[in-house]
Amino acid sequence: MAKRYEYWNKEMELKNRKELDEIQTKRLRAIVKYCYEKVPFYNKRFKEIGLHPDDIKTKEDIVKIPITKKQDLRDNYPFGMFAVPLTEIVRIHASSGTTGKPTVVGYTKNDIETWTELMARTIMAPNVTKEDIVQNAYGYGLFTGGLGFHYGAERIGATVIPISGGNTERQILIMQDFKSTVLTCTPSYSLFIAEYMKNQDIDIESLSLRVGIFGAEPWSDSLRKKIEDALHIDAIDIYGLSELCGPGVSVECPEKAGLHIWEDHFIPEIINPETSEQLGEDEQGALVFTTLTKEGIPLLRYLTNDISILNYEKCNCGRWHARMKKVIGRADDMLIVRGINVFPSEVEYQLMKIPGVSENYQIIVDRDILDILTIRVEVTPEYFSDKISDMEALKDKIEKHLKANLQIHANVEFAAPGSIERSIGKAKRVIDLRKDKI
Ligand code: DLL
Repeated sequence: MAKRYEYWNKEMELKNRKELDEIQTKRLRAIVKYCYEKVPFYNKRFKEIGLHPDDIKTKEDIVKIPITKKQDLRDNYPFGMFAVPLTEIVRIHASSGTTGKPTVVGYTKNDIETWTELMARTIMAPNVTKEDIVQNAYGYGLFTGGLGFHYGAERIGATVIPISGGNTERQILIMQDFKSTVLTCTPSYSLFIAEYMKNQDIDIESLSLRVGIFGAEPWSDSLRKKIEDALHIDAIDIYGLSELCGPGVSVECPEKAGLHIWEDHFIPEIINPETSEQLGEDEQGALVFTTLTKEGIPLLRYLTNDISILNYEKCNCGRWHARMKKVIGRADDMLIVRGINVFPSEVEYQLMKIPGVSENYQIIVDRDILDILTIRVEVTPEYFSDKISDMEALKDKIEKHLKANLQIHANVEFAAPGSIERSIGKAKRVIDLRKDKI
């Protein structure tokens, strides 16, 4: 059977490479001028290096513009990077971050409209339509997940259930009674819901779910398989960050071969996070985005620190919008264990391949003289055994598998069933005890 591909804005979504490049060049020149004139931070920065908006003529000239970092937003907390007075701002969102003050973003009326349009495209790309009932279990509030999905799903005419995150028992009741067909939440929360149903002996077939749109945190392909098997759905990856709008920067189409970035609104680049040098297609590095249409808080070459690879080939779905490979993690979350670099999602990918290892795990990094990596895992009930020798054999198997596939030595510890904290939002899987030591 031929695959089905839905589009919310066919005209824009099916623009070819040349058309997209033309749109980007035109919009880039305009946004650079706008930033220079409206944001004192950019005006000062351009003048410091003797750069003028007229120097940006082509898309290639983008490399002349300095990188904007999260620290720049922090230094201008809360509203210093806004390009318009607060009277033009109709909404504020913020991301909590792990330390310090939140990163604050403001939206004009047009920004909300653009974001809604992008979320409509994003939700429809995995073939969700007005026929669907969307159970939106992303948190509503300063976090962009809840309201971002809400507006986008309403725009395509789907029926939205604004349930927000948490209260898992109620989530399941509503899912059964309202016959939700789409679940939107973090991948870790979807697993929590699946586990809860299993523990309560709820038959998955009593649900009408067919698609899940999951993001806001890294999740490996082997976790995707676990979610798809547990909930009998198609699990789709969605990416975004508050600084660019929230969710709605990129999403997978049914091909699941990378996430399409809405290039008429963002120019993506990959850079070497250490040298800031721009890297080519197919090279792995940190994602950088320039917003092309934002009015409230436009950003030029914003460093996300998320590690990915770009691909500009046309996709089977007909879209030319560049695809970013599933994010493997943030550059600053990379673990360096005894000189070996490893991303938590790579550990997850390998762990989830081993029968008996559940999706509930934690990575603990500590330091004695050298770094010590400990993986705490809960074993699935079928593999749990009273016999010490069985458990020893499983521990040995996991340690050998990690060593063989990631070249790292990790100590595996088993945690009691249910003892590792479940998450209704972004999961905290890595505990770095080195931070408290010198
Ligand atoms: O997490 C926006 C969002 C909401 C995206 C709902 C998708 C779904 P922030 O709270 O600002 O915004 O966090 C942004 O989360 O820089 C990545 O490090 C991470 N992230 C977001 N989506 C993904 C993903 C929202 N699909 C930060 N895969 C980003 C991996 C992701 N990491």
